[in-house]
Amino acid sequence: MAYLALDLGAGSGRAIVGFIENGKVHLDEVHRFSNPPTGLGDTLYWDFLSLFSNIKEGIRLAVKKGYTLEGIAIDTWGVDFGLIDKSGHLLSNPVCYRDRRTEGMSAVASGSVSAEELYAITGIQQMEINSVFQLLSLKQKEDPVLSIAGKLLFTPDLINYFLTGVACNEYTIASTSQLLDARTRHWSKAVFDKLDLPYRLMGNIIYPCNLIGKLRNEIAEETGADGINVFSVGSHDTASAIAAIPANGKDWAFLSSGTWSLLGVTTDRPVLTEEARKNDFTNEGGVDDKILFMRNITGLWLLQRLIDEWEKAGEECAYAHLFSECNNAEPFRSIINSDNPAFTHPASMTEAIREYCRNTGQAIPVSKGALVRCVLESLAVKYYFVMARLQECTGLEIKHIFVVGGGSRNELLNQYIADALNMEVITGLTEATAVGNIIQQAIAGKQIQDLKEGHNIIKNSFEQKIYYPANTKKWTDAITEKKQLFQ
Ligand code: LFR
Repeated sequence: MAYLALDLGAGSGRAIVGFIENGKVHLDEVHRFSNPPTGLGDTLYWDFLSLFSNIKEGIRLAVKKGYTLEGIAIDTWGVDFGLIDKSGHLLSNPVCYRDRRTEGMSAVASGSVSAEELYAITGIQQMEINSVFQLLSLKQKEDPVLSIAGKLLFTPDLINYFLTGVACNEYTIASTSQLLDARTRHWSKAVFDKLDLPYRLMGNIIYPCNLIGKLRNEIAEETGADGINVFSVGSHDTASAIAAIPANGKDWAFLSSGTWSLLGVTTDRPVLTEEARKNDFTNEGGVDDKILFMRNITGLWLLQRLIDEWEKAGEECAYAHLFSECNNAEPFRSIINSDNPAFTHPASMTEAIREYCRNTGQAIPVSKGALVRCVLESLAVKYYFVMARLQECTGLEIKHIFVVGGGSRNELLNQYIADALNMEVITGLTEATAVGNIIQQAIAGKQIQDLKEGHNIIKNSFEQKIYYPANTKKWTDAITEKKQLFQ
């Protein structure tokens, strides 16, 4: 029995076949494609048609390779959505969360509902990328699309709809919108009413590990895949990634490391205190009735942008080369706060970083090695401060941190994290999202019983690598010296 995980990131997407055999889960990537947002007029869109044709191509390639698929499930980045009309047609390409349309929307919202009240209901970190602010911007502009829209579907919901004909909203992705009540795990009518947003657009909420529907006949014919189930999983990539971590007890935290760094803990109930709000923690929906209590931190986005710029300039930027240059660069010269708005979408990341260092009276990183060192050390310092607040807000005493996702391949960063946080860093799940997706499909398809069984399979399948803290004194001194940048 094989399952196909379609894992879409805000940059690239993959189709990965997974199957469980002899107590181990095996993965086979059958398709990879890029997914860049495209500027058109004054708007930054996702190219949904290209995304969908790549999804069909992924299914076709899996079948062509000889896999008999039992199920398919989608997971994607958060917050973005498409609108369909009453006959089910897509009204426009979905807009990318990095588009400028939401600028100033949290101030507009605060005229009707205070940030405190919004947090007490939704538990979501106030970020202007959130769907609530995207929807509010459509309303403010009196965009005609709103009046003809029949349903709002988040990216994975939209794909599921066009695969099966079933329109519903999956819980974990819906939780990223800031439109759900964190306690009841349903839409908050109060938030829609206060902001005068169209509640009628919202659909039934479906939870992970269920059947959404069967693949439509015409897609089955086109791809050669017949009678396949489309399952719900934690369709927010972060939720599926965290579901894959085979950890017990309450002394561990997770860091899902990619474009974003999601640093937090799993809890049974949302933490909706003022202290949590002021420290920018979010309570997003997890798999298995868990809440992901975490901070959304701008992560390897900075390094991705730098590499992009160097590549365009025709410079050498293989990872091995960059990391050896980084290793040779002088430590703790320039530390930046990755969440500074200057790094959200700068024309040049190199210049944005240098400008920040100039303005904060620090050494200006000139070489590639110095820039990479600046980014990686800065992330570790940022995690230190977030981890301190996380423990204060939850009362937990964290001893280890599981670093998962593509960023966990970054050995230098893993070691910096262990050193800065003075904690063991456990890695091994570079494909956490796909693994989480596959395991949930196996639960939905009744091949395995529950997440606990899934975790045993995961433990058997991937070797862990542990990084132990070293150089802690040097890191503590550096952190103390740069403290004011993180206040
Ligand atoms: C990671 C992620 C984060 C979310 C960000 C934007 O891929 O899903 O969890 O905050 O993308 O949607």
